[in-house]
Amino acid sequence: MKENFYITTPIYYVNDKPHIGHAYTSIACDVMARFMRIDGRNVKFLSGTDEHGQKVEQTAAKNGTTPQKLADENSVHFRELLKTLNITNDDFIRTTEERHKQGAQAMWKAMMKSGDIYLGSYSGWYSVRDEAYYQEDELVNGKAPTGADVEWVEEPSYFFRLSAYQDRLLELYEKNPKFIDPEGRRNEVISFVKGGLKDLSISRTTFKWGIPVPGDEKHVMYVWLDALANYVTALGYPFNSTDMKDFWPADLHIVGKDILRFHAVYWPAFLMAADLPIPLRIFAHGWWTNEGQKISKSLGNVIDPNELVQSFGVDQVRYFLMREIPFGMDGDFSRDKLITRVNAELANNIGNLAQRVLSMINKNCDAKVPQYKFEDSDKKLLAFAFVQADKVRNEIIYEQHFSRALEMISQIATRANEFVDASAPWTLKKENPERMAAVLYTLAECLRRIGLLLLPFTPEAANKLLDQLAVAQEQRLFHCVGAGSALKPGTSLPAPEGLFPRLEIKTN
Ligand code: ME8
Repeated sequence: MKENFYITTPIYYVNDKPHIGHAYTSIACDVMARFMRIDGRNVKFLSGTDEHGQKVEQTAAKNGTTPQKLADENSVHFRELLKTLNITNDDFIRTTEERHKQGAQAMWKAMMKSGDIYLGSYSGWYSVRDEAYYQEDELVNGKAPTGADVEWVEEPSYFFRLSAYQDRLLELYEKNPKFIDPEGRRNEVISFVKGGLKDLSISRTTFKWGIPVPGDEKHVMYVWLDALANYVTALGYPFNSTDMKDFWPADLHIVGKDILRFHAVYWPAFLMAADLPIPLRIFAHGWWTNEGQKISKSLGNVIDPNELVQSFGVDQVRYFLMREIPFGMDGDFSRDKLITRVNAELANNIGNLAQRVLSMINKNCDAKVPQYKFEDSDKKLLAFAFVQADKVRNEIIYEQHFSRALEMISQIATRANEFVDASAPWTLKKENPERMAAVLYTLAECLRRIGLLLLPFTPEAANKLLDQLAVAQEQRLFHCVGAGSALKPGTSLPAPEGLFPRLEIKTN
């Protein structure tokens, strides 16, 4: 029986079109999902759109449309972007769907049953842009700590007794050191919770665009309670569905650092109240800026991921985003950096290795996997690739250190290129064809391993590389990375084709 693995992206607000930040999180989740699949897991990968709340309602009014129409339009953009980025999500949930509304209401009822929801009235600050409540002492120069505008809200509201969950949350963090990563962010969450938790307003009455509170339809549910519930409603909650049984609790929620508090504090408390198991891990990644500036619509510097894919290619964009900054840290996007990174590591290192090796095999070995009699240097290189593969696996599965994993893959190619130079197979052709064959075999086998490891990151090119090595589909699995599934001498290989073209810097 395969081990199950459930991974989610945040569900994105439909008040606007997707940008590079959304692409980033989705790609990271996809790398994880693809890796887990080739590692033999039964994966469920969920993405979707967050369609209720005041922000969406206000944007719709400003655009002279209805919230539903705005949601319909923008949800499609998010869904299409996932396709453009080769994202392999198994489901896409919209919070305006009936399955979600019912599930979210059921979750409310379950929380109500625990006695942790009560009616009161809220007066305080609210930021529509963040869809978040702020305490007076959190404001900075009259604005939210995020820089968003806040407004004073006074209205009847249901509250969730979050204050009662402080100890249970601290115990959760304490007992599960891998529950929140990176560590710095985990510490921030812990000190926030230690600082004391206030009860949370979880319903609104001053606008309509939300899921009605069961039994009191003057209220709509707070959009964050509605949104977080998506992770279970997509599995069929409240029904005892196979998906709920197989995939809940989630193995990994990947989110941006902006929304960690909602996922690491509110969400587990809601789940405890609803008597549901807690997810195993939440990873909060960092924030991209654009050429040193905060990405924002008002600055007009929003990066359209569709345009990037068109200009540079989908694998190239995926590679750059996963490679450029250690996952968890902030980073700066620039087209020049993308071009430099892709050219150095994909075109010059991995692409060039494939090109050299495959064309030599094509010309000199009758386009067949060559015969081999290994020498120590061959064995050493293959052992290095094997050990690296295991490290890559650990970095991905346990740490989500995607950048380090890619660096390790690139190191295999660097060593292999050094091996090409040191063994100079082109000179061996006349002097020692047997040795040439072994050298080329070793290199082809190295390429096979690189191809397998690249599958989650650059799926098109990785599959193309494995096609060129005639690796069967059913052998494109992580456990095939070892010698037991090595290339078979005599296998015919197709004509080689370039994998990663060099990108040109365009000067306007
Ligand atoms: O917060 N750099 O949706 P959202 C990196 N609906 N990642 C970025 C980014 C940037 N500059 N900008 C956005 C919401 N992101 C809620 C989530 S989940 C139950 C509800 C990514 O459309 C990052 O993952 O504002 C961030 O957390 C997410 O987009 C916010 O998307």
